[in-house]
This record gives sequence, structure tokens and C-alpha cells, in this order.
Amino acid sequence: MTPIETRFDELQEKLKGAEKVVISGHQNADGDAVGAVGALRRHLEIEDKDVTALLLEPLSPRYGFMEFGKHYQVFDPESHGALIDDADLFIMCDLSTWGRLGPLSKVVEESDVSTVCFDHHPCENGGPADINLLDPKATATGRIAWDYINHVEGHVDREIAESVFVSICSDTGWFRYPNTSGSVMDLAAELSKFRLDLPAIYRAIYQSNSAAMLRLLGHATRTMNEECGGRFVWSFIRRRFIEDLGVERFDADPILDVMRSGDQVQVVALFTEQADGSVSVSLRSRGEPDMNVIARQFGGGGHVYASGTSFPPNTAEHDIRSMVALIRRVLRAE
Ligand SMILES: [Mn+2]
Repeated sequence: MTPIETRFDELQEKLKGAEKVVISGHQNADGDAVGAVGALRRHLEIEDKDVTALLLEPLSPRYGFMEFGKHYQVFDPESHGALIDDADLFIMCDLSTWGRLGPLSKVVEESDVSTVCFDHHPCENGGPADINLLDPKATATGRIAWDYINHVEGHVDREIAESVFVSICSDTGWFRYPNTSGSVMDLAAELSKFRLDLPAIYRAIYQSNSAAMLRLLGHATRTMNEECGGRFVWSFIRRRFIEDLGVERFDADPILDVMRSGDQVQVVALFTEQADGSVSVSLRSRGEPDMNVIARQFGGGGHVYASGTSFPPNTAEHDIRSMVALIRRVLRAE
């Protein structure tokens, strides 16, 4: 039995004595967080648990097609505090730092609920929860959820298959990133047998940008900075451009996707000014250098090929310059 399978058994045992379970993912839930929460929520529902799925903000419209969209609540400290206090188990997905649970972290930490963490981000201290199901080699957290459900021989239905599919297609960038493997394609094929409409899923996730977002994308690429002979490109989007163009729901991914399509590009950084003057940072690479190492030096983290952090308002401009200089140095040393 592998180490994670031993943990799977521990969780299965723990769940035998649990009735009320609350499950959540990180702030700004991406497809993997949503998919992992969705798959585990449905699994626990099938297992007759009293399960509540919480997200920290409304589900992105990109994932509105999912059955999961009908089965979650947006976290509200007023109404959900008691729910967490009464719960037997709290499961967090696709994060291993409490900070990424936003206002929910305080509520969980102040309660004495047992905690479980499903995650595939690199994590140094063994994990934040009582039971940690961590596999940094897993393509997506939804894959770990899928492995768990299979390990305990849970029933799989269309909702679980759809959720796991959303996890793996999101974290592989629709099967294009270096974490796409034969076993990922095998799993995708298996899941698609549950009557998943793949072109419709692709269209919902990747072809649902507003015209305002497309104009902002043009602004970001037109003002893009090129460094190290084009190996590093970056852009800084000021808040006023987002407001002037009427972008209602900003999304970094379509912009990052275009920027990293350049033939020389190895590293992309996108800095986006927020309403409060802070700057959110998205980093992408083709596998080298490690974006997690860069992000960590600035209080963030993530994966080798996709990481992020955020700069506070008072130091943001200086932080942008330091990060650009650091990436330049790392690339020159290669
Ligand atoms: Mn993930």
C-alpha cells in the first residue's frame, strides 16, 4: 500500500463515525478546486452523509454548466459559523495553507472540528490538517479525490465524473501543459464515457470571454514588456483600464494564455492592480524556471509552471520591480 492509500484508509475510518461534513476549496476557486469539492461532495452525498459544500465567492460563470452549481453555498460567517462548529469533519481541497481559505480559515481554526486536506501543491510541513492527503505528483487535486473514491470503492455517477473532468482539464490547460500524461488521457477517456459533452465543456470554460475582457487582453499584450531576448514577457494592468473598459469579471487566464504563446517565451508575469491598490501576480512558465520558487520569495506559491502571489498597496510598485529583476537574473543564469 502506498503512503497516500494508508491515509485514504484513515479517512474512510474517520468518515464511518462522521455524520455532518463541510467541504470547501481555496479563494477564487479554479476548475480544480471546484471539481475536487464537487466530486467529494457528491461522493459523501451518495454515502448518506449530511454534507455542505461552501465556496468563498459565487461559482465562476465558466463552471455554471456543472451539476455542482446547484449544490453549493457561498460562505457567510453569520450563517455558517454554527454549521462548522456542529460539523464532525471539515475537508479542504486544492490548498495546503490556511490563508487561502480567507475568512473561513478563522472559523475552522477557532472550532474544534477535525480537518482533512486534499491537495497536490508542494507542501513542506506535512500538511495543515489532521489527515493530509497530499500528492505533489498528482495532476490535479480532483485526481486525488478520484483515487480516494475508487480506493474506497465508492459509486461513481455522472456528477462525480464531470467534476473530476473539470479538475483535470483545468489543471492541464485542456491537456496542453507538461503535466499531461498518458494516464491523464486514460482518465479523461474513462470520465468522458459518462455522457460528458466535451466540446460544450471546452466552450463554457475557454470561450466565454466578454468583449470587454478581449479588449483588455489587447491592452495587456500591446503594452507587454519583453526581457531576455523575448524569453520573459510581462505586463502591468492598471485598475483604471479594467474600469474604463467595463470589465465586470477579470480573468487572468485568457491573457496569460496569449502571452505564453510567443515562440521564445519561457516565463510570463501578469501584474493586475486591484481596487484597493494591491497588485495580484500570476506567473507562468514552460516548466523552467520553477515559478513556485519565485512566488515563494514574495509570500506566494503554487506549482512549477503556474504560481501566484499578491503585493500590498504600499510596496506594490517596488515589489514588481524586484520580481522582474529576480526573474531576469534567474533566466540569465540558466
Ligand atoms: Mn490544482
